[in-house]
Amino acid sequence: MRIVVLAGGIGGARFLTGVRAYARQNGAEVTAIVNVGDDVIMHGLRICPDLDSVMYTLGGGADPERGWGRVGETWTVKEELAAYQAEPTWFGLGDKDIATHLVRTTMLNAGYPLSAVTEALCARWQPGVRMLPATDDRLETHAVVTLDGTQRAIHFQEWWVRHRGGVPTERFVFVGAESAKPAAGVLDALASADLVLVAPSNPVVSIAPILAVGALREAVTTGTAPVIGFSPIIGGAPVRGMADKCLAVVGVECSAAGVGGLYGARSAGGLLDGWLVDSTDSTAEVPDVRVRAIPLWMSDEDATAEMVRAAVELA
Ligand code: GDP
Ligand code: FO1
Ligand code: CA
Repeated sequence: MRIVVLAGGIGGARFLTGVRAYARQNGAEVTAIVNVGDDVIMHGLRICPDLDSVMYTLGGGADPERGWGRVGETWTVKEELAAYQAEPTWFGLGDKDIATHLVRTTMLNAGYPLSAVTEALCARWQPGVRMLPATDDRLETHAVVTLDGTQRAIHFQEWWVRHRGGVPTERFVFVGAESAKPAAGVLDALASADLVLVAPSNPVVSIAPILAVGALREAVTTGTAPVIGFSPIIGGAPVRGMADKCLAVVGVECSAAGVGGLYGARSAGGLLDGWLVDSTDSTAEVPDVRVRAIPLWMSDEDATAEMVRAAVELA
């Protein structure tokens, strides 16, 4: 069986540990298509937060408390940059993490596409799943906000890390999405997939920017593989992170049913054939989508692999 997973950062990474466990038990092959909308250039370095969260988590090098970056990180470079008052002072890069960005940036500058660079980085981390960026082209999530009475667009990282999402926000824009093509390998992976899983990632700033790549979305929505999604919202709240703030921006209720409705039924031009919600949300309904309630807490690998088993059954 070939499983393709659409994934963001922390939620996507935790979910993929369960998919990998399921795949090992059942002889399946896993490809993760990962969001690049969070990507940013800071101090001349290309940073890919969601790709790195997935790579470090699956490779055993992630900081589990922080959720992003490396375990056992040190911050000498950050302190030295602060001593120069080098902007942006609100964004911190760890010393170990910087090595990843240096290798990535060097390879990108030499002309390699991000998909090839990611494969090269994964030679060290051995994530056990094939990791593909959604696109090799520039695609960045920006937020249209009002600051000091003026409306302007700021990068997603500035919106989240600097302002903690606490500024009046009209909408998100996926800069470059109109012309972005799926990364090398993405369409082949989708064409040969037996099952497509939508991780319990942030629907607005992790899954939507993946699907903003037109040909990628089309391959998912018109493909032969069933598409089963997992709710990142349990009991009306995100398990962690900013999904509540993001859903408010797009005017969608922060609930399992709200996110399911936002994705919509594949049979009606949307994304989903099936939608898995937590047991506490068992009354959730999404028109024309088969909804099942199961425990959706990714407390450990086994519990997460059980979620995947349920998706395979539903499919
Ligand atoms: P980010 O890119 O680092 O923000 O991570 P993702 O977008 O991949 O995932 C963030 C989402 O994961 C949040 O909306 C959380 O609610 C969700 N999440 C985190 N842990 C769990 C969990 O144990 N169960 C479920 N269902 N969702 C979770
Ligand atoms: N999050 C923060 O809250 N503060 C930071 O200084 C910060 C730096 C950072 C550097 C590299 C990286 O891969 C992620 C980083 N994050 C930081 C996390 C990131 O801003 C977001 O949580 C994700 O983009 C959301 O998926
Ligand atoms: Ca993200």
